[in-house]
Amino acid sequence: NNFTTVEQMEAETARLRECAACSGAETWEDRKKAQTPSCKFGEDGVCCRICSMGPCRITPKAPRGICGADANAIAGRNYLRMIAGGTAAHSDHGREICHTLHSTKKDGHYQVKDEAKLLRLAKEWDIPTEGKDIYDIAHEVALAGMMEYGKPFGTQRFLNRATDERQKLWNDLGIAPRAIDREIATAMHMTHMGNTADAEALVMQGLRTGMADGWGGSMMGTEMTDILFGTPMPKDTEGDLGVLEKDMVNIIVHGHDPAMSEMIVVAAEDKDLLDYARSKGAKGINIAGLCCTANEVTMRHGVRMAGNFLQQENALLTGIVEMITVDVQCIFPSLGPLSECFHTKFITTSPIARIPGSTYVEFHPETAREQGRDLVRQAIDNFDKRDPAKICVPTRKQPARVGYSCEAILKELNGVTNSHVDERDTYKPLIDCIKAGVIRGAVAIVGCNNPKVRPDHSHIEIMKKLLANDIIVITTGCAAQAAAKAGLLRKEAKDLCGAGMKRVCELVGIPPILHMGSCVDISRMMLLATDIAKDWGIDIPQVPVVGCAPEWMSEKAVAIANYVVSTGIDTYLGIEPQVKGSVQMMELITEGTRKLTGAGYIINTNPDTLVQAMIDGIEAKRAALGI
Ligand code: NFS
Ligand code: SF4
Repeated sequence: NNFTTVEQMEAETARLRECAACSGAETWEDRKKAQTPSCKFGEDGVCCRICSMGPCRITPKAPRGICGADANAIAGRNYLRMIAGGTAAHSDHGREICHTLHSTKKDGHYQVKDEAKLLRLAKEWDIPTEGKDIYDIAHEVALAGMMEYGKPFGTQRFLNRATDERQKLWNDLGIAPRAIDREIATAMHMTHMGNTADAEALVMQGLRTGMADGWGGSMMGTEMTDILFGTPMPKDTEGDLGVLEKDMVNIIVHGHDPAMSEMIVVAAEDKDLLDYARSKGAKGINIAGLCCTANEVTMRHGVRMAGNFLQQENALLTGIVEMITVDVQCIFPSLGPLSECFHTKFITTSPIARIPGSTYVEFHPETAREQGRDLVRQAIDNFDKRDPAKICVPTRKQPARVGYSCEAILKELNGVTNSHVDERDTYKPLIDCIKAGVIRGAVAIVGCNNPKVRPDHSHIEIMKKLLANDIIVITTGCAAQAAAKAGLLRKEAKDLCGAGMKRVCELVGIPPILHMGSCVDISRMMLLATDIAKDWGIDIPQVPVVGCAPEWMSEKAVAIANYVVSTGIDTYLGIEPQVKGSVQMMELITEGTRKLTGAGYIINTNPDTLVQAMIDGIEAKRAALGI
């Protein structure tokens, strides 16, 4: 059925690595070797360098650091600091987008695309809209969003969207997040030398900090981005390095915040720049994406995805990339030296991500459009600087269908003729399928690549096995791109499902794996699970839905895992969190949270065992519901 296998992907990587005839062109595979074996203390989370009496490491002979902190305190503090780092990254991205929304003008570089969504949010936040200019409303909503970061009193506004049961639980547990920045600061303060040494208190603040991400900063990012650039709707596109075109000017956009990439995408459509590219002998301008910036622009424009996290270096190894422009997060510093091996221009655009070996072009809302055009022009000028000896054209790519925001999913369900034909914008048709057992449940597969496992292999094998067991998959981030590369985002992937679920996919006209966007868009998944629970009349932990990050690596992923668990969704991890050196911490993050929020981590580094555990978990939830 023409799915791309992991073996084929690996063969392509090997070919690119071999044909990159450039001294010094090293990639993560080389560095991973040099870093092996990794430090056991770090891996177990029992190395502390929070103060300069240390570093201290816990061993059987030295069970406490100089200050007296034990393994539980050290592993717990390190863990909470990871969550703070992740929440800061997602949330600051969300704040930046608020600023971009605040900069919008009727004739400005950035404008409001989804007015209806803006008005809905204004209403939700009690911002009067009657007789007001849409841009005045946009500025007020943006400002109200920014206030969520620093308000002195109260908890996050978006919490009101959750089920009543969750809201009460969060309040009772004391994990309803206050101002976003405050939760991050509290986490940093608690973990400063001489403060909290109690692992349970650290885990609780971990949940609250994670909540400030998922139901705060990340949700902010998603909402404001939809208002600015449009709410995603289903689109056809393609994924894998084969989307790079030998005869065209190739520009890669990489990172997370779409403010810069949107300008590049728009500029690449300008007729005069297209003519300019043609005058230089190119057939056109080809924009392709990497990591979550790719997800943002593919969801809204169908821009093709060159690949995910561990493929970023491979993109340059092709020798046909004129320019790689990056914004923030998940950008390998190795792109500096690597781009110097080729003609590729490496452009950094944010003060948050400054990287040696790049040209720094700081993006500003007042000049963004011209800056985007200027970069595209520079890329065109670079087209004839390719070194023919270093060209290695990739060929592999797969068609993909993307763009499944909650709004898009509801719209697809509206189109289904069934007993609920009179009701619109409800998940009831989906719930009926789950109750009937045609679809057993849903799994959200999210997260990164990690060289600790065979990259992409875990994502792809887990997805296939879930489909074979009639479990629908929703996906974001680099997991979504793994699916795209494998050909699993095509409608034809329905052939991997059982007969019942296959028929549902045909009837609704969707692929069995739904691409919901970037990692901040995991907030969409929280709303999806919430609204399914509401339409069903049960609380979230009862719904046969679980989350899975088979190859996670970043601090952001730990923040995500914490809000998913707080939301009541079991989270299956294919990489061990770095707390193994503390029995108490391991207990707290697996079983401890389950007693409080109804969900916890299930950790297994073997993808086959992990997926079986998920299937069993979903079946257990079904049995508990009596379906
Ligand atoms: Ni998520 Fe997206 Fe990818 Fe991981 Fe990085 S790009 S925000 S962190 S590596 S999925
Ligand atoms: Fe060592 Fe305690 Fe300082 Fe950590 S905080 S480095 S355990 S003395």
